[in-house]
Amino acid sequence: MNKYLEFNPEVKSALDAGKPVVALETTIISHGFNYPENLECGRTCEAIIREEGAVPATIGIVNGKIKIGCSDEEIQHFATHRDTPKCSRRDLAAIIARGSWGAGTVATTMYFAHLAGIKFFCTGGIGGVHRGAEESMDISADLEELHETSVAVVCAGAKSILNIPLTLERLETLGVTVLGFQSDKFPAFYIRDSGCGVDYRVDTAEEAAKIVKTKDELEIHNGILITVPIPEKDEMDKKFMDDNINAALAEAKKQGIRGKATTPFLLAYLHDSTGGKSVAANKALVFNNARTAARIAKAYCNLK
Ligand code: PSU
Ligand code: MN
Repeated sequence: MNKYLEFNPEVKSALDAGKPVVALETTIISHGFNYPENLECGRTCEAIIREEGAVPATIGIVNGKIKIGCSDEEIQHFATHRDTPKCSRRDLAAIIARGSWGAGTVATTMYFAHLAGIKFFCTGGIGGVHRGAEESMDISADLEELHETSVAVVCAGAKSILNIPLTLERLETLGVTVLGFQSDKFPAFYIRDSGCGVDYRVDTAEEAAKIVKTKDELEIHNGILITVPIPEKDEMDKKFMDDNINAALAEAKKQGIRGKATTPFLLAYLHDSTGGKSVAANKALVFNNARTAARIAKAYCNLK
């Protein structure tokens, strides 16, 4: 076992017993929402996963150790220390060697989940190809990780702030299967339909689990994306959102926001500019993903 991993005993015994475990990330807590919504989000995701009969494992770097299943106190730390560095793959060695705290992105959490033997991971929306990437070359490391690491990521597609058609092109090149859970459309986070389709629609948790299992048996070591549209009642108005996103992008450009600050800046801008509506939608979609991920993880354990 990797010497930097530190398991929560409940998660360890669930894994040893072949019980369903769902990983959760910590960047969404430190950088995706303000306090106290971020704490509420972290705690509620865990509660939903438990309610469905699976074990949650919130993963983050705590004093240079990779915590597989943070305690409630550690989740509170991530929620109240919004300056905890956002760590992608390239940050890991430095942050861990220094014994620091680090909040894991989708890319990082996938990698840690894989080290720990966890097959399913739930988040809000993955990073992708940013609008204007032709010039900025800003393409999230989440996409490369989906190529490298064999974990199933349950998400509401890619964030609406991105260029979705190019994100899907990139995923195709990287060999990442994209499933639509009870939908033919690739979702765009706040919106159920990005205008792009998915490769394969699945209607049940069992169907999704079977595809993940078959991929493993074929020794295809890519990740897989299981996209779940935001529930209809929580979906935002497309025109309203597009206008707000365009304003957010213009402001980011004006302020010279770049690199890993971009996504947190845009999410925070939308939080304010939509009067909190985008946060309500973001929470709703994450909770829905947590429930779906737990069901698929359970179905996976029941296969064969
Ligand atoms: N999903 C959310 N909120 C978030 C994120 C995902 O609902 O804040 C985070 C994830 O950690 C994801 C990151 O990896 O945004 C993408 O950042 P970037 O575009 O810099 O790769
Ligand atoms: Mn980026």
